[in-house]
Amino acid sequence: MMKNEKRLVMALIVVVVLFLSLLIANGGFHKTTPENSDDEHELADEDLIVVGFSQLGSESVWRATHTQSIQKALSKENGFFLQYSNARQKQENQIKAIRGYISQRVDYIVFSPLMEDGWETVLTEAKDAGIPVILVDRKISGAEELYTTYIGSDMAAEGRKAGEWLEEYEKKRNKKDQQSDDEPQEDEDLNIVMLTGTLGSTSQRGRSSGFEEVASKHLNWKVVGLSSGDFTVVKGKEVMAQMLRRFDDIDVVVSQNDEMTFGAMEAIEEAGKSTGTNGDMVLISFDGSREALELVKSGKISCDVECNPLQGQLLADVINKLEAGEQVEKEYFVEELVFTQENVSAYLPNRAY
Ligand code: GYE
Repeated sequence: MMKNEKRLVMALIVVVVLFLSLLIANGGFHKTTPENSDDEHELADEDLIVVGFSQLGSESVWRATHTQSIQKALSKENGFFLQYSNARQKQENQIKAIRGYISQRVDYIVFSPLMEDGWETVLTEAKDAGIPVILVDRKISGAEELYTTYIGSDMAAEGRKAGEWLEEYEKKRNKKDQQSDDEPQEDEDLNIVMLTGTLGSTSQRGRSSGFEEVASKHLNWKVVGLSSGDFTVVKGKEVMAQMLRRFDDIDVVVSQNDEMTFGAMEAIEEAGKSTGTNGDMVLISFDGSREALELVKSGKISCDVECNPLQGQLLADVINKLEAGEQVEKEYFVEELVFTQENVSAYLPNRAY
């Protein structure tokens, strides 16, 4: 080799070594997260955690808030690249979206299953591809080995809370009757109508079983009518109108979400009846959206069992734990309250949805 050529080669080697040591000093080829990057806004796309999120639809204020909460927490600034798809209440759309995420080889699949059954095949495909699956809001039946963790509500506990509220309410009412000259109503039938959510979904199954657990202790509680209003205003109204035509003595309406409750209230008003403690029937709802809480305040809804849609931050925390190689729980429940006329004013001013 000529002398000049030798120098050139040496110079090149020095440049390469310098470049490599600089790279190593900056964290090298490893993933950078906002915690260890100097400027979190400058994360290159390949440094982000890629998450495919299949939402089941947009049927309620609850659902919209849930979607936003996840989009906000899994932002680029927080180190995530979020792919979102809305299945518009069709399981086949969710399966298609999940298959798409598998073929893109995302880092995590997050999804809110429309109903509990029918996921084994697609989730086995995700498992075979080595992609962890996180369930949010609703669960799948059995097949615990097919998902890493669940983040959401304890739906059976929500149903129980509704039943327990009714228990207390009835107790007070009976006491009042005893104090006045009225006959105590204890053994009189309490006619209950249930508007359930999407059949086969965790929220429908859990809220129904939780409520029935309490109801079964009271021989005079009669669930006279039970029908699905699919978690929507339109169906809620339709189903309630049918119930009002079938039964003329409804004491309690248990409606498994606020949208169906709004629909039911329209039907009740159109039938010339009223809701509320002093009305023709008592109304129990679930979710606790702002609009519903206003109706709790005015007394038209007697009890609204909260379902907390703000699950995004918890989800981000759990993914970051998994990224750090830490163990995670099999389920995480969000905190939830029960709203009644007595406590609702304390929560309404800060209710964001
Ligand atoms: O109550 C309802 C929604 O699964 C908890 O789905 C969720 C339910 C929620 O559409 O409003």
